[in-house]
Amino acid sequence: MKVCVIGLGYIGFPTACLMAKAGHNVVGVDISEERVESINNGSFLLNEPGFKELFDSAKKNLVAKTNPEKADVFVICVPTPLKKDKTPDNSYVESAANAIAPLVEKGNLVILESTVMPKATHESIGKIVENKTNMKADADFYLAHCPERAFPGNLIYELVNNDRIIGSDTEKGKEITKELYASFCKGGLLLAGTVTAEVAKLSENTFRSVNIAFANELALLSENLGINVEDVISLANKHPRVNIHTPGAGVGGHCIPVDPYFLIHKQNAPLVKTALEINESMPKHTINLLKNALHSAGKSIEGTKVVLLGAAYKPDVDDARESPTEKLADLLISNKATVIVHDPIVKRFAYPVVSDLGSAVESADAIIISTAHSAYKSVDWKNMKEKMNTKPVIIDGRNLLSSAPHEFIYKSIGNPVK
Ligand code: SAJ
Repeated sequence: MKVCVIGLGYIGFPTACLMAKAGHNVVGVDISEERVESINNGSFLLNEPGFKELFDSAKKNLVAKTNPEKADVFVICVPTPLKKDKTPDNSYVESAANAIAPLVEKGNLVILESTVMPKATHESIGKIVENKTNMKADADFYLAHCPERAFPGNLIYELVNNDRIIGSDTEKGKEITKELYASFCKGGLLLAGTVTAEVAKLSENTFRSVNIAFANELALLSENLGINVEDVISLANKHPRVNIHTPGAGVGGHCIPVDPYFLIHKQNAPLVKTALEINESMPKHTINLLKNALHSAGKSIEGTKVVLLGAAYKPDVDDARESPTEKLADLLISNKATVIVHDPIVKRFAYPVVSDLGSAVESADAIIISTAHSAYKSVDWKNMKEKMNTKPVIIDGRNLLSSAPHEFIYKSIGNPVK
């Protein structure tokens, strides 16, 4: 098939590569000239296991361009962020639909991979293409929603091996979409209608958000009860049908803190709303733990130097989108603390990032572990203590350490008695 993939980001680029590797003739489109050029000259690669090998085997069938062109199938993989007021921002999807609309011909298929609010496949893309052509969706051209299920850090493996939802409202739409995905997906291809597919995708990430919120609520009540939430969760999870997630200093990334807002847009969903509130309150709770620990050291937060360990939104990735570390840094600054952010792999972040841990902690009063990077498991805390000010504090926002390092004032989320 000739496939035109719109959006060469974290999802679109590897998806375009997988389709090209499978033998399709793929044109990848991105509005960034720089991205297009660096893909065509091979200098832009994703930092994901197996990506380089994938790109090498795909490049003969893949070309990047700044404008879409005619194809059998159009695949839209553009960002779907939230607006400032936390309502869905469909503008990238709509501009992609506007860009391809003049090119869509009878019998073509338009697939949306981006996560969207219910009904957006038809109401955003379908309507725009219908309005710009004289064709009818599901009759003259076909629509499908195939939500990505890519897990940063294990992206390529999961794109190939996970089951995939194929959402379309026509048999022909399902058939062409299934044929395309079967050429590179080893997982099951699960047929559904478009709205069911949209809601199923949103439910996956909302399930995780609600589960993490429950873990966070257990952490808060464990602190009040003077018991360790880690013990509570590990014991409860020994039940064969219980799987409570992990509490922490905040929930980040471009999916889990965002997608529930798409699901509940214009809906009455009190459980999901409360879960979002709990998760969003965790950075503030972490700062309150810091204030208490500093108080025991005879210090106040104002004027202290605090080092945030980890800018990434989760362990061992270089992605800092929606990272709770940014919220922690904002809160520290509003409390007049001096903030240093350390991360061994993140390059792009809202605040400057230091990669040398020794210099980051020099004369610091406190450390907050905000990301559970593997590198932080082998820190020489005795050495850190020597570089820091007297009565140093560690707030373990990820329960990374199994016990309090010697001579530190240590507090961790949900575990008052470590
Ligand atoms: N987190 C917790 N406690 C947990 C698990 C995660 O606080 O028990 C936090 C992490 O620290 C991180 C955030 O949640 O800040 C999100 O991380 P994540 O590992 O849960 O998820 P993502 O955003 O990397 O990827 C998710 C995945 N969705 C599910 O597991 C249901 C992935 O499979 C999706 O493909 C991806 O969203 C997506 O693109 O939608």
